[in-house]
Amino acid sequence: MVPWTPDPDPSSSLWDAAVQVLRANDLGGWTRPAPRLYPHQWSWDSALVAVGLAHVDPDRALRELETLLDAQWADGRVPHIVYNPAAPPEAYFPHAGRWACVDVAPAAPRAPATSGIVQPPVHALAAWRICELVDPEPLLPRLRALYPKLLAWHRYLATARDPDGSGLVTIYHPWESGTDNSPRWDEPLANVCVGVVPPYTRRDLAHVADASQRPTDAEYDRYLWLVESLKAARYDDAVIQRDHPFQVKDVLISALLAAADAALVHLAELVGAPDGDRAEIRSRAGRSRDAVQGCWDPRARLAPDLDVRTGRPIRVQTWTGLAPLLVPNVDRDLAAVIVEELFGPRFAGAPGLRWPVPPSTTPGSPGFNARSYWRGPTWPIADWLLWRALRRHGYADRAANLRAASLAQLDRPEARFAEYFEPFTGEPLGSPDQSWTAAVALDWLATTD
Ligand code: 9WN
Repeated sequence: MVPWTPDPDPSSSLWDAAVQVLRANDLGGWTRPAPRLYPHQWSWDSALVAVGLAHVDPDRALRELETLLDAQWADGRVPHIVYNPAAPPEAYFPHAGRWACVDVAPAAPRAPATSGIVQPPVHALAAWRICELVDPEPLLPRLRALYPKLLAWHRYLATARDPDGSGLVTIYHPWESGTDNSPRWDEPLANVCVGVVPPYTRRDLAHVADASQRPTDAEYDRYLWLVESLKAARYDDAVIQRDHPFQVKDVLISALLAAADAALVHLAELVGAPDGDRAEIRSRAGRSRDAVQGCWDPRARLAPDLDVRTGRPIRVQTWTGLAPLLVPNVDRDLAAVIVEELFGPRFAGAPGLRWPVPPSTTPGSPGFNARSYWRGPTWPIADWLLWRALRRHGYADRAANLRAASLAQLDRPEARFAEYFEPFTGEPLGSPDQSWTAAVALDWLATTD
């Protein structure tokens, strides 16, 4: 393992504890999201981990992204899970064999084994964060090697996942959204006609205090049926888009692609990429921005996802409805409205919250459940994305408040860098020692302006 050199400045015990979590979850070149619940490498977790590691070991931070992108598919997709060859199949379900990518998909790498779906594209944000924090000069050869992989990843999302050039990325599975059991997916999942799912045993429930914190068995049956459907289509986007039963234009992923493209332009400049690349990335970012802004529903005061199968917007009240704020050059008036919403009575200003941080689903709205995963608990990584956006849009005071509340939530012995928190009591839920929770804590602690 690479030696660790904690930043001498942020000298709190929270800092040391966060570094310790990342150190304990470091499996040599990549970081598992949690010690027991998640024993493999996850895509967007690793990007957030890289943001945290950038403060203590930038070389290792970059390595996290490199390892992930070593498992990139030939078509540009970055798989949502890269399987740890040393972990037994029973360590996590679905195991690699369930996806069978190497058997059915010519674009999949022969090794390591991966899943066949993606997660939110925050990797260029992480790569650029490293460059913001340290002199990138010594890292340039590695950044030059990484950059085309990131470009191919963004191109995959903007073309294969958006064949009409709408500016909105289509997902095929709730796992792709990163917000697996969010009420966002209730209606599209209800429309999925589940066929014969080969028998399976869930492994996740053994690692949480009670099953109510995780998705239900009914949701898992649908998740697994969707995997069967994707596998039958050999993970071929054109085939999937013909009749796969779950296809949604995801507003969060689309907004994050816009943000990541802004970071990719900076990387392109840094590594001396051709002018044509920059023009392509800028034009794509503009298209994403327009499309995400176009999702805004002024009456609902949220931006819904769009169900491709029914043509209908998915009108639920979750934090991802605030996604236009994540777009770097979003319309300033719209940003102001969203900031009011974020701190208003549906989100961070909701009555009775333990800390003023936004619940993942607004309290009392359909589908809300204070203990269940993405149906209500607060998620530090969601706070981090919103905090980052607030800073970039010039809302320094609001950003500082969100940072302070998020750190207060974490700075208690019982918090233990939980995966998510009950919004009214602050009870830590899901896995303790979650890597990306520790990682965003490091970024918050180190960024005091
Ligand atoms: C399925 C690893 C991942 C996160 C996701 C989160 C959860 C997996 C699961 O854990 O999803 O991918 O088994 O529940 O929803 O955002 O990347 O931390």
